[in-house]
Amino acid sequence: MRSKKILKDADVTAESVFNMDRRQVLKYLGIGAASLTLSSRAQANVLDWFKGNDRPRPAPGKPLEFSKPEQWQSTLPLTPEDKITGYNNFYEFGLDKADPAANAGILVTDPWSLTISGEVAKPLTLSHEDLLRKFTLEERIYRLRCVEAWSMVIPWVGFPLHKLLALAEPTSDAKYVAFETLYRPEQMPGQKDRFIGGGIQYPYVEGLRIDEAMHPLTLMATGVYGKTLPPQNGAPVRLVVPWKYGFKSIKSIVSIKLVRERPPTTWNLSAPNEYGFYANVNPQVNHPRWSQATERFIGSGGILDVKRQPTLLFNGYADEVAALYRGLNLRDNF
Ligand SMILES: Nc1nc2c(c(=O)[nH]1)N[C@H]1C(S)=C(S)[C@@H](COP(=O)(O)O)O[C@H]1N2
Ligand SMILES: [Mo]
Repeated sequence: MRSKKILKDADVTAESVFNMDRRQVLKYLGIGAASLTLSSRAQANVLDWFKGNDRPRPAPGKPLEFSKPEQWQSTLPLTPEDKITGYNNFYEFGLDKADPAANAGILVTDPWSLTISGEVAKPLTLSHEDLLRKFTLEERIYRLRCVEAWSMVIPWVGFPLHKLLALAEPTSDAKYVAFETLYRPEQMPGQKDRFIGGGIQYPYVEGLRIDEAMHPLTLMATGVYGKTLPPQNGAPVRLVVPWKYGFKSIKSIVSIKLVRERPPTTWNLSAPNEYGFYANVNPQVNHPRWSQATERFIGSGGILDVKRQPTLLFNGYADEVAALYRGLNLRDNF
């Protein structure tokens, strides 16, 4: 979702590159054996540009204990684990889909501190251990729909946000919830360099209305595929709001603040005519630069057999969430 590019095309290119190894990329660039004649500096630049599919991925997470409530299981085909953990948007680590997996290994996620503050009777701070042990964890298989028109089906592990909010006891003045990602430029290169970080403002911030935040579907995810989240997916804890475009699902959260007024949100600040506060998935409301009527489902196939499928209103969760928006014009409130 770079501001100035047609995303669909940029995206397909990124995914083709993601599926190649380094040798194939050099060949594709026409510099296989010839790269020996490039100065090492030029070579380094090329490899920089291609940002390291050969770099080791961060270690997989630790196994978690969780239940699998029937209600949240699904017969949809799952996106394979290596794509969920290798094809990411986490601009703090770079813009290409392979960048977060290549670069997020340096992020220290333990110790961690998440504070819940603002319009609450009992402000609290949760440690890394609290996040993994204080709540009963359950597996929930959700669709994820990125605003860039690709989608996945992901087996998250986590707990509903309303359980965490209940501990803090929101006051009657709590009308919205404001979330903030870690700000740590020494470990997040995109926060230091506008070129790497895509020119958005950091820390990344997001927000929900209080009723959206309290909805039983709204999840705090601490794991995926049965293990703790890898850093590229937002360790140690990230939000998952499955009926909204993926950019609402903010990663690596350090602050949750209950507030009276609608909080600013990163992509809306960056391009208010393209990314709204609500960001509900809606096949009938196009992005100004591309259609949202269909999506590319990232499944087990290679890039040549990625399935195009219709986009579903509220990403398929209309039965659960449509009532939240009764009387709201979804075209104006995109
Ligand atoms: N802090 C932060 N959170 C973020 C993003 C980001 O760049 N920074 N990208 C968002 C976008 S656009 C999407 S689609 C999802 C992707 O989550 P995934 O990489 O785990 O699939 O994370 C969202 N959360
Ligand atoms: Mo996204």
